Amino acid sequence: MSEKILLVNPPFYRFLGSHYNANSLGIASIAAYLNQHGHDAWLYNADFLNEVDYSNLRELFDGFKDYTAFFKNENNPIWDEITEKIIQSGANWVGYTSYTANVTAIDIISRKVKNRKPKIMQVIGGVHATLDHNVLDKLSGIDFAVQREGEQAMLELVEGKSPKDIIGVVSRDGMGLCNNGDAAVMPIDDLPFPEREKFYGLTDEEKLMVDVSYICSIRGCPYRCNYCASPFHWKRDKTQYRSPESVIKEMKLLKEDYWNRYKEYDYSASANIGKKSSLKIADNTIVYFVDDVFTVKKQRVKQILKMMIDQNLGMNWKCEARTDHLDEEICELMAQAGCVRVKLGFESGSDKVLKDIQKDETKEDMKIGAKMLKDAGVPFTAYFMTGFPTETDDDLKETIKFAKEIDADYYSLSVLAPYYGTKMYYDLMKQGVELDKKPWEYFFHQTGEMLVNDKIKQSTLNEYLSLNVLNEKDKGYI
Ligand code: B12
Ligand code: SF4
Repeated sequence: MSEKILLVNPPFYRFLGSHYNANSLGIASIAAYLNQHGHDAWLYNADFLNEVDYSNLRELFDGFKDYTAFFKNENNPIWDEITEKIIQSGANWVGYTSYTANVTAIDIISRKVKNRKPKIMQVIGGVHATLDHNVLDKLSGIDFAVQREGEQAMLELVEGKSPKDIIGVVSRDGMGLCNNGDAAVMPIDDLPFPEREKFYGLTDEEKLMVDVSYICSIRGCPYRCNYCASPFHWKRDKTQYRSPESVIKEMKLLKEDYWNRYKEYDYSASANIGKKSSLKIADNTIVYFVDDVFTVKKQRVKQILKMMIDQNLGMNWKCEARTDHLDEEICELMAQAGCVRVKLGFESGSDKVLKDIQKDETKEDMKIGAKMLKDAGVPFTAYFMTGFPTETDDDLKETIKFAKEIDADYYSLSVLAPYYGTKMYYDLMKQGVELDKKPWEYFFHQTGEMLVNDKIKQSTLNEYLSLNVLNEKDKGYI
C-alpha cells in the first residue's frame, strides 16, 4: 500500500533572522528512495522563507538572544504554523532530520503533532539521532529513531515491518529502548538521485526559490578531526564514494532539467497541488558539492574534473576540500572545470593547536595549498575557529596573522562549539565541562555561548571576529 510521508527540515536559520532555501539532501535522498518504491513522499522545509536576501554572518552572531526566546515560548505562532502545515499535509508518516541544534525544535513540533493527531507516526533521523542512542528518551512525541543512513530503514518502517526487526531503528519496548544498531551502508551509486520536485507547502512562485543544486558525491570522511561530528556519524572506514560517471550524470540532470528550461511538473500523486504547473527554477546557478572533502581521492577527483571539461558542462560549482588534498594539476583542472569557490577548513594559525585538534595537516601544507589555488585563479573561503580547549591568546594572535597572510577571497570566522558526539565533546565532559547541561539549540558555531576556553582575551577575540566584515557578500548559512 502506498503511504504518504512528509520529511521535514526543522526551522533553524529563521530563528536567527535568516532562512535556508536549499534542498536538504538527506531527506531528499530518502524521499527519492520512498517514491521509487511507490510511496508518496514530500519534502517540507520549515526553514524556508519567501525572501531572497540572507543575513550576513555578523547578524547571525548578534541574533542569539532573540533566537533562544523562540525555544522558551512554545506558544509562539511559528510552532503552530509548522504543526498545522504538517497535519494539513495528510501524511501518515512524518520524518525529521536532526542536527543537534534542531532537537528542541523537533521536540516541540512533534509533541504538538502527537497531541493533535496521535496516529501519525513520527521518526527522527540524521546526525543527532545517529550519535545520541538515547534520543527517544528525550522526545516523547517521536515514535522511532533511525541511526545512520535512512533510506532502507524508513522504507521498511512505512511498509509495516516490525521496528524490532529493522537494522538501524531504535524503538521503545516496555523495558526501555530497543536499539538495532546502525543501518547498513547503502551502495551509493545504486540510490536514486535526490528528490528535487515534491516540495510541500510552497506556491509555484516559491518553488522557484528553492536551490536544488546541492550534490552529495561522498558520504563520510576518512579524517579524525576531534571537533567534527562527520567521522562519528558516517564512520571513517565506511566512507562511500560515488563513481565519476554517476556524479556527471547528476550534474547533467541539473543542467538540463533545472537550470536551462521551464519545467513541467507532474503532480499526479500530489499532496498540495492538483494541477500541472510550469516553473522555472531560479536560484540555481552554482552546484554545491556538500562532500566533506571533495578532493579526498586525487585520482577520482581528477577524473571527475576532466569529465566536466571534456563533456563541456559549462557549469559553475563550489566544494569543500583540504589543502593537503590539492596539487597543481587539480587546481588547474578546477579552474578549467568551472570551480568558483573552494571552502577550506584552516581552523587555526597555530601548529600546536592544529596538532591538538587532530587536523593531521600543518600550517605549511595550508600555505602551499592556498598558494596553488591562488596561482590557478580559483577563489577560496578560509574557515577559521577559535576557542579550542588548549588554545592560548598567543595562538589566536597567530591565527589572526595567518588569516590575513593567506589573503583568502572570503572568510568564515567562528567560535568553537564542541559538537555533540565528537571526541572533543566527550573529552571535555570527562574533564568536568558540563556540556550535557547546555540546551540543544546552543550547539552551533555562531553563538560564542559554548566557549570552553578562558585563556583568550576578549580584545583578541573581538579583533578576530572583526575580520568577519569580509563576509558581507556571503549568504548567511555557512
Ligand atoms: C551540507 C551541510 C550543511 C549545509 C546544508 C544543511 C542542510 N540542511 O542540508 C549548511 C551549510 C546549510 C549546514 C548548516 C549547518 N550545519 Co551542517 N553539514 C553539512 C554537511 C557537510 C553535509 C550534509 C549532507 O547534505 N549530507 C549528505 C546527506 C545525504 O546526508 P545526511 O543529511 O546526513 O542524511 C542521511 C542520514 O543522516 C539519514 N537521515 C538524515 N535525515 C533523516 C531523517 C529521517 C527521518 C531518517 C529516517 C534518516 C535521516 O539518512 C540520510 C540519507 O542516508 C554535514 C557533514 C556531513 N558530511 O554529513 C555537516 C553537518 C551535518 N553540519 C553540522 C552543523 C553543526 C551545522 C550547523 C549547526 C552549523 C552552524 N551554523 O553552526 C548548521 C545547522 C543547519 C540546520 N538546519 O540546523 C554538523 C552537525 C553536528 C551535530 N552534532 O549536530 C555536521 C555533521 C558537520 C560537522 N562538522 O560536524 N550544513
Ligand atoms: S573537519 Fe573536515 S577533514 Fe576533519 S574530520 Fe571533519 S569533515 Fe573530515
